[in-house]
Amino acid sequence: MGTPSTDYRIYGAELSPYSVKVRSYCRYKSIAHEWINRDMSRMKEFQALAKLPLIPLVLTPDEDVWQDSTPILEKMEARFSTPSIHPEDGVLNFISVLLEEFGDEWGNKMMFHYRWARDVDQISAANRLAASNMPEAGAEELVGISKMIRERMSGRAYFVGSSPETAEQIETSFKETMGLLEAHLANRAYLLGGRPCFGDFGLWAQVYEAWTDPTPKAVLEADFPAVVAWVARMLDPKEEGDFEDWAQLSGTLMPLLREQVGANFLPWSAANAAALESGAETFTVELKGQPYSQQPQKYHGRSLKVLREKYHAVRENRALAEVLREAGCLEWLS
Ligand SMILES: N[C@@H](CCC(=O)N[C@@H](CS)C(=O)NCC(=O)O)C(=O)O
Repeated sequence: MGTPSTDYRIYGAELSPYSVKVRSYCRYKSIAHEWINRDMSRMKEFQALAKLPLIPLVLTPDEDVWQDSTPILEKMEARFSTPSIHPEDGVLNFISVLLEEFGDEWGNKMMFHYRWARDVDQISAANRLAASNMPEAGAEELVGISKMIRERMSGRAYFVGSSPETAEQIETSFKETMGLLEAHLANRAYLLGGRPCFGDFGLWAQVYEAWTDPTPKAVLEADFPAVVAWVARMLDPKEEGDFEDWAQLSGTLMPLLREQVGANFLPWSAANAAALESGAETFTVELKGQPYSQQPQKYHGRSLKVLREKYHAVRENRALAEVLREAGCLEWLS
């Protein structure tokens, strides 16, 4: 298991959004950590620790094993509380939680779709994954591994709802989200102002990964310079100032909440959860006036439940309820 360490150890991979999310957080908090690329040479040691075959996995200095990036950040935050990633203001605090979830779930769908939908992106990602998993392999061996990865992963795009029928809706949502973020980030370093919040880590990780894939990278580089600057900034985020208040943020943040979180992500997530409950094999939901169909995704049912519990705990906050109602989010959370 290696030598005992006083550092947190993150088993992850550069192509795993949830892994780089945890790494970005540790860098921001100056938490002593070791980034362990979970390649084949570390697989046995990873498997001996893992309860789920998923990265990131954090091994704490007291040898606790943590998995799942959202609770990992929450547990870290309990230990490394300043500068806090949770605004004191109740409205901003919940918006940050909502954006983290939006990134993890809807952002991941957009990223994963682009990564595995077209030949050029499939080949790029499969080559990088092969090299990351087998750093010792020779060129010829890597070609074979890359082919295997490409075949396996492009077949999995379907699980996140990517299909020829949904491609246009997913890509439109990505471009619209980037446009809304561009306007919002034009005058500020992070989503809520001068320092990153919980939401930055979740949403950034997916956009960062998209920026490494040829097709979405071209989209980002062509039209969204402020988003690209945020992508670079969040690799190693620094505290540059305080959070702003809702009055300063709402002009460009409300459109993102309304047009993407309230109009795409939450109705999709609620329909997904309902389909899981009824045992349906596929579900169709109307998003922005167009039918969208996919097979239900298990993990998302649980994470919507957790989000609803988090909202339930702050439901007495009238200012928050008003913002969420205006954003078309409230009905999906209560
Ligand atoms: N909800 C989990 C998702 C973790 C996850 O889906 N990890 C992917 C990579 S991004 C994974 O480990 N897939 C299997 C593998 O790479 O072996 C989290 O936030 O940590």
